[in-house]
Amino acid sequence: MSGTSNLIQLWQIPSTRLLLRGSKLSKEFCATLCFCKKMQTATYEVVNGSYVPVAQTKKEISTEDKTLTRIETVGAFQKLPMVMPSIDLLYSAIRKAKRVSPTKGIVNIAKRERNRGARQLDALMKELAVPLRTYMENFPNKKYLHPYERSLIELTLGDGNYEEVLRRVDALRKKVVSVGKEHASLCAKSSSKREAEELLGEGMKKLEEIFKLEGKAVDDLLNIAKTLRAMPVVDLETPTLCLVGAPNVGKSSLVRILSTGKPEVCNYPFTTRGILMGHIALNYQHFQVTDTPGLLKRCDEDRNNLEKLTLAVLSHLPTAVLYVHDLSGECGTSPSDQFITYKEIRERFSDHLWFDVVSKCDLLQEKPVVFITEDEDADDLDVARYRRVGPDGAIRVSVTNEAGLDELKSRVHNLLVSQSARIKSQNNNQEKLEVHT
Ligand SMILES: Nc1nc2c(ncn2[C@@H]2O[C@H](COP(=O)(O)OP(=O)(O)OP(=O)(O)O)[C@@H](O)[C@H]2O)c(=O)[nH]1
Ligand SMILES: [Mg+2]
Repeated sequence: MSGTSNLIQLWQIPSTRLLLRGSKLSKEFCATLCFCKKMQTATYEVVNGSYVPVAQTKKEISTEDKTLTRIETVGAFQKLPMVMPSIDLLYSAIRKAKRVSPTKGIVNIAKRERNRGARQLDALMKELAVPLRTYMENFPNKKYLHPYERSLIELTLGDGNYEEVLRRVDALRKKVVSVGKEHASLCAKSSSKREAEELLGEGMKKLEEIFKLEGKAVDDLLNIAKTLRAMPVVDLETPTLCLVGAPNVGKSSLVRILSTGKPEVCNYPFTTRGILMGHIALNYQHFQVTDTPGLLKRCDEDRNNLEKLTLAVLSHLPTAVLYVHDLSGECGTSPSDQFITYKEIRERFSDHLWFDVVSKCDLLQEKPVVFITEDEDADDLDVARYRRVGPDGAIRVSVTNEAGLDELKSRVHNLLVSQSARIKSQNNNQEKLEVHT
């Protein structure tokens, strides 16, 4: 198994040794893959998505407005082309090129041989270069993607890796074209049958060598396509609920109760290592639920890519928020630290429809939990109150003894209905705006 050629499998079967064995990956790409393999994702139906392939951009995207229109949609990853493993591409190209015969009617043996050589080299060059060009044209330019999908690329593949792999594929294509043309031309000028045969053999060998040496770019692209295609797709028109909170507070447990989503639940932070989608069908209405990695009390520069994924969802997707608070002391983040993160996130995403829930209420004792690292006496009233009851309006639930779950479901339903009304009204406003412009 080569290092990158089985990224998806590795991702699902955590084994760093497998990933690195026999691989000549660059350090950065290794780090990226290690990150990717830990991510959880699920694939969902493609929705009215669109992206602008590189080939179209020169002609069609002449104005900012057009670009912006395209950015409104998601679903680009499901449209990525199928990429052939480099070795298959090479041997299929060689097989096809070897079947090319000389132009009919050439009687002179030397002329016929050099015609055959030039044609076979030209065919090999094209069989290799054309698929590479197609990949280049159909892998979207990141800047024309929806910002959510752009963030997914940056945070899951590593900053700049997507562009770097495409650049390597294009460099390979250019090399194949230049070397192929050069050898075909040499062959066409050969003076004897023997020389033509030798030059054909040389040209074929050279192209094969180049492809074997640099074809890893194609395999990296194949793995990128697999990784991106496996990303969950959100329908921007379907009301969505996003569960947010500190690590280990019980977000995934609630996603399992509220939706079809079945994220992993474990008693340690960052069990959820990616964006995972679940669905709710209620009274003939369809809703989406997004589970996210937990947020710690720290500034954005210090956040890991998992936390950044959560912020990307909140920043770029029109979701309602179910913020989960664990006041039991079980999750590992003190209530006062949760309070600080909560206030900051609440303020930053104040436009989102919002509902707060205090989890694990089966564990809540009479006396509020105070961590040894916290100074109870120095607390202001807000923190003291938060420790006791959570934010204003929050309800208490327990997945363990099922307390409060019916009320939570009903509140979530109401929230999603409001979200649905908000989407409709935004769409109407947008349509009116378009009519007037
Ligand atoms: N006692 C009790 N434990 C709970 C409850 N809900 C969740 N837990 C436990 O809390 C731990 C964390 O639950 P998760 O649902 O994985 O929490 P999370 O917020 O998704 O965690 P990360 O994905 O790591 O951020 C697990 O051991 C759960 O069994 C509850 O209502 N009561
Ligand atoms: Mg989780």
